[in-house]
Amino acid sequence: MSAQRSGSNDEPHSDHHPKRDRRSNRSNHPDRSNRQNRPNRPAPRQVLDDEGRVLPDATEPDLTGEELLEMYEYLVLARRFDERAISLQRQGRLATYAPMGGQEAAQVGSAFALDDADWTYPTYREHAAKLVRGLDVERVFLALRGHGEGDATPEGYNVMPEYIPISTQIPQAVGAAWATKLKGGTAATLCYFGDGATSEGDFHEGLNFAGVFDTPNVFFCNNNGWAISVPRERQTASATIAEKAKAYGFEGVRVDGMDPLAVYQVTKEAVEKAKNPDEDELRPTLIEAVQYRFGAHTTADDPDRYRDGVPEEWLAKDPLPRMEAFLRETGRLDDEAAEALSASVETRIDEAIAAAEAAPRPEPDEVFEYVHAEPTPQLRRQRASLDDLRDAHGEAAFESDR
Ligand SMILES: Cc1ncc(C[n+]2csc(CCOP(=O)(O)OP(=O)(O)O)c2C)c(N)n1
Ligand SMILES: [Mg+2]
Repeated sequence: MSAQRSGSNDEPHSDHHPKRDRRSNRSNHPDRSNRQNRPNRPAPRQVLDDEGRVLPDATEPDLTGEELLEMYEYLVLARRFDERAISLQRQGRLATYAPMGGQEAAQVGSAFALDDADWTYPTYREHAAKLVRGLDVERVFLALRGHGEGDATPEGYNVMPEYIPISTQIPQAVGAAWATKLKGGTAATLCYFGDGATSEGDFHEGLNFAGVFDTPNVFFCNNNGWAISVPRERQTASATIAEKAKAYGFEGVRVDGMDPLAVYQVTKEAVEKAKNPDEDELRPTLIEAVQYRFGAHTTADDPDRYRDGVPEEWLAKDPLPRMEAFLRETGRLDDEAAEALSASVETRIDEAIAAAEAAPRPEPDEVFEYVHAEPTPQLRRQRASLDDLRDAHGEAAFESDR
């Protein structure tokens, strides 16, 4: 990853469009020094500075030393999972994969703030959030290798399958949270989505409903600067995504999405408010976790077509060295412990990959199962055409050595 001039997540409006004028989009980028000066754009909340020191006006979250180390272990697991998954995809051993480099703290910090009874609505990028919520590494690899069971959350884990159609999870998470409230339950429902998702009707309908019906939701927007090739400033003219909450009558918060401790703190507060709001508060919160997507949108994307690497200022916010420095500085981690932790993460991933690859190949027909009780006419036609292919080419057409 190299330093570059363009593609900031948090910068003034630009009129350049990548497709219309790629070169000028890169070179004539607005003055980045204006970034923090935009009126009405509050700085994201932080606990750690870029060097991993606790900021003077911040308080450390209420986590034990053991919990902080566990949080770090999940960050390392997320980073290594990501690197291995990209490599496996390149070797044809995983299907399309959505990388999460740079976004680990947002996932780990937020998932850490949930109780077992709370619900998670993930997108295609929330691999680490699922791991923190207790799903095992093998299951996540199985899902990425096309096994239906990988996406079938076991009983007792309140994690929905990943949502690929943008924003569709938002109204569903609101409906589920409303149901919890009507039934007198106490769980909160946390719903992830990206900056691009905020341009969809489902986002507005869902958040509007949540405000009116005062549902116990946490709306967690991973503002990673990009919706595939579309930069954040082409997504909305609002100064921030968090401020959109005002229109629905509830609180919006900006947080440094690459600071695991700040993400944890902000999410914890939102979860508590969802469960026990003060008299003058509504239950929902919109969290805008400001961060940067280090890698490609998915392994099917080539970011070099529309940006020149990752800006230095975002690389400097990398959550892993920050959390590591914090733990070392506060005497919770030394070389020996760091090496042991990293070796155990590596083994965990090796074993999960071996187990997922040893699982019998899923039947191609499975792709038609599990969604509709009665197949739609289109699905029936597609299944018939799969049968035709099998008749024409034999079972061997579906075999692979992976
Ligand atoms: C309803 C719908 N429209 C379009 C797409 C194609 N698509 C896949 S990802 C994506 C961009 C989403 O960007 P964002 O919400 O910022 O999430 P990110 O990928 O950055 O995590 C689009 C347009 C889709 N999956 N669903
Ligand atoms: Mg995005």
